[in-house]
Amino acid sequence: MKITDAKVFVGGPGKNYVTLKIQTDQGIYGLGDATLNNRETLPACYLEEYLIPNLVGKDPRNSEDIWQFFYRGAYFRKGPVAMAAFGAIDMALWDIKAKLANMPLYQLFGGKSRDGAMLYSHAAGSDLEHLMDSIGAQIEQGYKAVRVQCGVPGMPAASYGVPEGSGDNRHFITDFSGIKPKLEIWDADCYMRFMPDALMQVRERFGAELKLLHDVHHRLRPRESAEFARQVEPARLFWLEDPTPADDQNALRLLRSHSTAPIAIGEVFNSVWDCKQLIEEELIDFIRVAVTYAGGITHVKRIVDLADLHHVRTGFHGAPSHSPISMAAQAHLNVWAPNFGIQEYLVLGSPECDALFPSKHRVEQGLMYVSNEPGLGVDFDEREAQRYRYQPGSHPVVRLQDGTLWNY
Ligand code: CS2
Ligand code: MG
Repeated sequence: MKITDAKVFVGGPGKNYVTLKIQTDQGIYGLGDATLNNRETLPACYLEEYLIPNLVGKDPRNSEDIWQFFYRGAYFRKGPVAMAAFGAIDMALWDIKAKLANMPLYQLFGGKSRDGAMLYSHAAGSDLEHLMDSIGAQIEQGYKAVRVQCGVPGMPAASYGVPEGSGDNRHFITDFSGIKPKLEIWDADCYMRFMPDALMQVRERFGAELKLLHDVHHRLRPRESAEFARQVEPARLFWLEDPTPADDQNALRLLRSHSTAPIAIGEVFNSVWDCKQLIEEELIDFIRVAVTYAGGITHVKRIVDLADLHHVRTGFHGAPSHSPISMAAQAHLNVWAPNFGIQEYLVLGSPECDALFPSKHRVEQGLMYVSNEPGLGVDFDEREAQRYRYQPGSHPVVRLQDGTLWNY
């Protein structure tokens, strides 16, 4: 069996999805997602200039050897651009393999450990009352787990994940008005004075059962994150996400020694080396890697297996930038993984998105039920794709009140 061609498509409804379609000499094709949010043209170029010319002619069933060829053969290893580019190839090769086997992909991992995989959605509000309304709306849609982000009094401007006014913030991440990022201001003192009590008020309003998640988005220093994690313990969060940047994995030792708040980190990671210490020292409770940024299914499955040895559960990233292709790949991993935790899910299903990526995956009452179609269970309509083009966009950069450039 041979790969005969591969094409990259950039664009989508309100997004710059980077979709890879690999054709074979047996008429079976595979799909992959290389959408690196805010840098979409880079994995697209990496694929077209470097990877696809080396891919054509190979046997698509040898996905492991192809992964090693692109990882070790690059000489300069890892990085989000490369790992997203050959992550898409890897997803497409698994899609082809499962279609050849005439099985839904999860069967090739070891079958189902569960039918429905729990999802969490996003609720946000410019103030506590708007947040409460937003949480209520998510509960009405059937979600049993909700991430909550709230505007902070005294914070000079809207901070991460919070709409400017009372509007919806579903697309708050990327602003497509051009490549120059907007500016956000961050003040840790305002945040730390307000948020623990706000989270406790949410818990009191909605009761003990609702799974509450909160994303600090890398903005506290290690010591601040340790204090904050201890202060939010009474709110009994399902997880506290990205409390402090984890480039220095040691930094999480301080937090872990002061708090039992469950910690979730990993959406910015692109290889097992970014999280090996966090997992092996059990400094986190959930690993957030995404098949798109972390080298595809082959590499993410290695991370999931390592995490399973250390009581760490999965909580794959699922921001609006992920296309239904990578969300489908994660849906198959979610029903298989013995150490599945939860899946982030920002409603993909606009009519335009469904037309571009026809799929039989189902969401009901806050649970994702994976398709039993052979392969990933998602398709790609090339004719629909002609409607879309790349549009320059960026998420904000952040500065402290004194102008210091800070973590977005
Ligand atoms: C966020 C992401 O969903 C999340 O947990 O951290 O949406 C993140 O802000 C974006 O992926 C950044 O591009
Ligand atoms: Mg996050």
